[in-house]
Order: sequence, then structure tokens, then C-alpha cells
Amino acid sequence: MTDDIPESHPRYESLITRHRIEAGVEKGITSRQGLIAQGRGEAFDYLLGERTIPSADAAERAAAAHLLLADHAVLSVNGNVAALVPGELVDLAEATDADLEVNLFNRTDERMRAIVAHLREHGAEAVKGLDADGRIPGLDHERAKVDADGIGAADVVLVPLEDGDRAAALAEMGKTELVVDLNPLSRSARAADVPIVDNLIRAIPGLTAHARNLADADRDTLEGIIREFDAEDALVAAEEAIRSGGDDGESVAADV
Ligand code: PTJ
Repeated sequence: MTDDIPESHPRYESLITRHRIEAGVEKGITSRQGLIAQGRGEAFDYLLGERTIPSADAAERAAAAHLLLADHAVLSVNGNVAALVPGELVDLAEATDADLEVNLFNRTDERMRAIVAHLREHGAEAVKGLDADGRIPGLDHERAKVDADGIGAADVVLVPLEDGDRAAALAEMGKTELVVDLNPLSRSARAADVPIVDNLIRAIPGLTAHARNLADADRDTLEGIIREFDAEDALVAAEEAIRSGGDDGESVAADV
């Protein structure tokens, strides 16, 4: 089906992304609600000009520094993330020595296993999430279920495409939270230590590129990058970019 979309199409990437989400639903990985979430994200991405704005790039660099400094970093995977960037997440886990853990809002045993298998097909060795022997306090839905030696024990968690409740609960547990969300007004973005207002399909490879560039950096350098980053400023810059159709005065380049 992707073969039917010519690369010259002005919205090629967006159409490929839609196809991946659709295929994720067909494969039993992505929930049907994931289609709605994707549509919401697309609207923000369109207004951002479907590009990584400078403040998001700075956030990706700060997030990479956090992952490299972590004692135990975990990358949380849901149905949309698994459909859109499975191989890219495996690369990021390798570059930062982080664990991968499946954590679902609409949790079923079948979906959990399908996502674990999908990540393995994309090169993951160990994938956490099936034990579910830990709980995030203060949450009464399925996302509270975590592995005690995974998200339960992590000091830094990357939660791409999150729902606001868990973002707040993880912050409450004192974990450093890195969130990817195209909506700078979402509760998840606002609860994050590092909100990355960018599309997952650009943000995850961006994070990995920064992690690889910083692989030999010393602790002082990484701590300096983290100190320089201001979450509130990044959210304000993203909101301004959305309202003005481009953070640097450029008009939105996307075609309908
Ligand atoms: O797989 P599950 O069962 O864990 O369910 C996952 C979904 C996504 C259905 C669930 O977490 C959900 O309902 O999320 P929300 O509350 O719709 O929030 C999704 C947020 O992600 C919105 O703020 C969107 O703007 C944003 N978003 C959607 N697609 C992308 C995105 N952000 C970055 N990149 C995207 N591709």
C-alpha cells in the first residue's frame, strides 16, 4: 500500500505515517483510539510546519543527556509508538543503554504480546512489561501496571505519546520524565522535565543522533546541557511556533 504513495507527494511523510498506524491496528498492535490520537497529533504537526523546531531540537539534546546520565533509563512503548518507530526505538535503547518496556492504556494480554514480538522483530533483545509486578501509585487504570525492575525502578523514563494522568503520577514518584507530545498544552508535556514538542517519527531519530554525538561527553558537559534547558521556555516557544505558523517567521510549508 505504501507503494501507491509517490515520494514526490507533498505530504508523503504524513501519508506514510498514517499507513503505519493503520497497519499497526491491523496487526493488533495499535488500539483504534490510537488512530484518533494520531489525527490529533497530525493537526499540531501541520501547524508546526511538519519539522523539528529549534526548541524541540534543544529538548532532544537535553533528553539525550538525561538518558546518558541515568542510572537506569527506560523507554516506555505504547501501541502508536510501536507502530511508528519500532526500529528507531531499538536504536535509541542501544545508544543510551536503556531498557524497553511496553506499557498500555488499553492493555490486553494479546496486545502486550504482539508489541513485544513486534519489537523483537525489529531487533530488540529484552523487552519488559509482561511481568507487571509493580504499580504506579495514584493511578486506577491499566497504565499503572509496570515491571518492578523496569519503570518501577527507573530514575529516567521516556514516555513518548503519553496520557496526562500517568505523566503526573510518574513525576510524583520523583522520576525524571522525558515526554514527546506534539501538543505543548497537554498535561503530559506540562508535567515533563523535558517536553519534546515534535513528531515521534522525527524526535526518536533526533534523540539517538544527539545521544551518539554526546557518547564521549563527560558528566560536567552533560549536566551543563541539562541545566541550560528550560522546560517552560520550550513550551512557550512551541506554542508561539504553532500560533504564528513557524517559530522563525517562516510560513507553514505543509500542503493540504
Ligand atoms: O497504545 P495504548 O493503549 O497505550 O494507547 C495509546 C493512546 C495514544 C491511544 C493513548 O495514550 C491516548 O489516548 O493518548 P491521547 O490522550 O490521545 O494523547 C495523545 C497525544 O499524543 C496528543 O496530545 C497528540 O497530540 C500526541 N501525538 C499523537 N501522535 C503523535 C503525537 N505526538 C508526537 N508524535 C506523534 N506521532
